[in-house]
Amino acid sequence: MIINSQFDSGNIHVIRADQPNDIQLSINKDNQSDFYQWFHFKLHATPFVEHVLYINDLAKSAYPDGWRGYKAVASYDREQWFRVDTEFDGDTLRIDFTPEYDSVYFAYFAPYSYERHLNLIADAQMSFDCRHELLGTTLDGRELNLLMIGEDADHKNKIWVTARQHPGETMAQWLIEGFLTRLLDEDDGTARALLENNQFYVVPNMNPDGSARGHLRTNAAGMNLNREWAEPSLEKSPEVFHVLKKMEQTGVDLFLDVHGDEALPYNFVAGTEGNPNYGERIANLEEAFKQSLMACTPEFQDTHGYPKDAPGQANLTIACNAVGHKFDCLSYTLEMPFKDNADLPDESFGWSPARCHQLGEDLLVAIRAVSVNLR
Ligand code: GEM
Ligand code: ZN
Repeated sequence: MIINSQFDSGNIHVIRADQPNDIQLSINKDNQSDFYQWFHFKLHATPFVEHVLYINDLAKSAYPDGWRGYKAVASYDREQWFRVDTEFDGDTLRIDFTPEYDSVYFAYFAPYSYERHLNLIADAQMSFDCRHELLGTTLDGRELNLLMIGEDADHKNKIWVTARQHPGETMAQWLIEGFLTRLLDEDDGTARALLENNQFYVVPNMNPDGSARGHLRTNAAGMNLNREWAEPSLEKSPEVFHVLKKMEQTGVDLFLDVHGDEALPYNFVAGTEGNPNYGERIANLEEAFKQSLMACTPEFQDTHGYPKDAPGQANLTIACNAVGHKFDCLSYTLEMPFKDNADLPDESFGWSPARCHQLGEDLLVAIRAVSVNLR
């Protein structure tokens, strides 16, 4: 068998692949980092022969609990990604698959390439009321792209949405696709009403280098961008440096930072309850946002999520906390699952790009529910 990963976001190490039922693999660490969990590779197979793939050494991966109850995704056409038979024994992931064609791709979640990102930016900028600004370049020289949606006016709220600080969390950019599709739809009443009093600043991919490199969690220099928001630097975390500088120019009235979670099979948010300036105003806005999103879709819930930070104990290097504190605004980390939504499981596809798209569209309803009270 031949296994290849020399393409955008490719990541696998082949230990041996002599027999179809004994393919031994492992995952490369992020550059200059100990994090590893994202995988994406192509198998040149023998159709209609059972193949068994073993991904080893996962007890020391970034989030070992992420493998319990997890099913890998596969694709023949790189468009439709379906779940495959997967077992985890505490250290090794076993994938059993009988291909119907000569080659098949496997990945941790549906990949989102830099080419698709550039197409997203190109298409969006041609929409009415959408501008594209190059905020800067990354350590590998890729673009850090900002989309600004809505006519500029001082009275309008400034709503910032960032996605994929952690490059392996590709669901974040799939959600942004759905979010932008609806926001830029001139026939959508919710979008049109929002744009009357709100301007949107959207960064669809905060970490294009880590994305292309097949990293789980860091940029080209091995930096976890979601721990760089207190003191970002051009040398190590230019992605955060450029975005924060732009935020300081525009101001921020609502911030959403979109991520994926390896272990929890739910969609949920993490707020700023541990921030020094947290109080009743922000708490009420958080509740209104969550109630609106739960009313809009059963895909979102507020029962399962991260432990709450104790008062005054927020980690202010994290984007959500740093921006919420700096701008005294409603600020959320939004998490989607690598696995599935356990409240509404889909055996064939699990949590998927299509469901990310839909949640991105539904977000507009929750934003509208709070937008009149942001200040
Ligand atoms: C998480 S966000 C950390 C927890 N956040 C709050 N507010 N409790 C991270 O960066 O570790 C986001 C993620 O990785 O998906
Ligand atoms: Zn993340």
